Amino acid sequence: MSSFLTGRRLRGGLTGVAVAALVLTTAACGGTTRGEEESSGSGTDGAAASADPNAEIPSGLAVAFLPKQVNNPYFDVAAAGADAAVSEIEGEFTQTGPSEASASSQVSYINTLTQQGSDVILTSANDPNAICSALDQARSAGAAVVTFDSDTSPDCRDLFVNQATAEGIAQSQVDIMAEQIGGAGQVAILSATANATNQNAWIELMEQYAAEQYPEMEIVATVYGDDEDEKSFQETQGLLQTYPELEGIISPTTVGIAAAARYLSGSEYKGRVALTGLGTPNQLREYVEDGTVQAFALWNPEELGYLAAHAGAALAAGRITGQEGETFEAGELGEYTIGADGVVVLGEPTVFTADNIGEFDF
Ligand code: RAM
Repeated sequence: MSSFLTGRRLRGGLTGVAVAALVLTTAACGGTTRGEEESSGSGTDGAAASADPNAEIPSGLAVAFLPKQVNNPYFDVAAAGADAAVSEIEGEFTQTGPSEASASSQVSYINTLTQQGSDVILTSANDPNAICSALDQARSAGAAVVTFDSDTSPDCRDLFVNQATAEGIAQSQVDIMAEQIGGAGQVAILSATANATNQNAWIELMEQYAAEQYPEMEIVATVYGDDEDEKSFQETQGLLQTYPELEGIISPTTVGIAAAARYLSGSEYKGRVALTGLGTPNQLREYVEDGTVQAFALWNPEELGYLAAHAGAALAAGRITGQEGETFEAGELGEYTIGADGVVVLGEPTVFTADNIGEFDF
C-alpha cells in the first residue's frame, strides 16, 4: 500500500501552497465533501431501511471493481486504491471489465458478478442507462452498487462517489485554457466516448461557463477518441487540419490528453496550440517538460477507488443506506457525508504544472 500512502502524502503536501491559486472552486452540486456539516436528510425516500452506524462489516465481503475499461492507467490506479480498502476490511477484491469503453460493454460482466453473488459492485458507467437493468438485477440479488467516476441514472445505484463537483472540474479546464490563450479564440474538445455520463456533464458545463466568462472563446467542435489511444491521436490530427485557426484543445480524459500531447509534441503545433484537460502526472510528465502542456488537472484516482470501496462496504454492512446526511468512515481518508441524490464528493482536484508535477507519482 506504499503507493497509496505516497500519493496521499504528496497531494497533502501541496494543498494550499504552490497550487493554491489554481486549485479549483467546487461549487455545490448535489454532494457533500468530507468535513462539511452533516446536512439533514432529504426525506424524499422514506422507504429505505434505517442505517446502523455501528454494524460490523462482515469479513470476506466480495467486492468487484468494474471500470469503464480495463488496461486504462487511470482505472488501474483507482483499482489499486479499491484493493487497498478491501484489504483493510478483510474482503475479497476482484477486477473485471471490457477492453473497450462502449455503452453496453459492461452488461455481461455485471450479469456474471450477479451470478457469482458479489456483495459490492463498484463501477464507472460508460452510459447512464445501458447498464441499469443489469444493475437492478444485481441489487435484487443483494449487491450494493456504488458508481464512481462516471454515474448511472441515480435510481440505478445506491451511491455515486464523485471525484469532485462537475462544476469545479469544468470551470478549471476552461480557466486554464483561457489563461493560456488570452481568453479568446477557437477551442475544441477531445472527449472519450459519446455516451459517457461524466464527460457529457463536464462538456455541457464547460460550454456554458465559457460562454458566460469568455465570450470571445469559441468552442468550435467536440470529437470523440473513445478512450482509445490511436483514435484519440487521429482525432487530434483531424481537429488541427479542420480548424487551422485553432488556439487550444481541452481533453477531459486521461487517454485523450495523453494521445493529444503526443501528437502535438511531434508536430509543428507544439507550443502554438494549447492543450489542457484531465490527465495523470505520470503520463503527461514528458509533455510538461518539453513544453507541449503547461497545466492540466486531476484528482487522485487511488483515493477515488479507495473511497468507493469503503462506501460499498459501509452499504453492504448496513452502516449506511444511501440517504442524504448519513456519514461513514473511509479508512485513512476519514469521515464522509452523503449529499443529495446519494452523491459523495472525494474533494478538490489538483492542477499540475512544471512547478509541482515532480512531486506526484501516479
Ligand atoms: C478517462 C476516463 C475517465 C475520466 C478520466 C479523467 O480515464 O474517461 O472516466 O474520469 O479519463
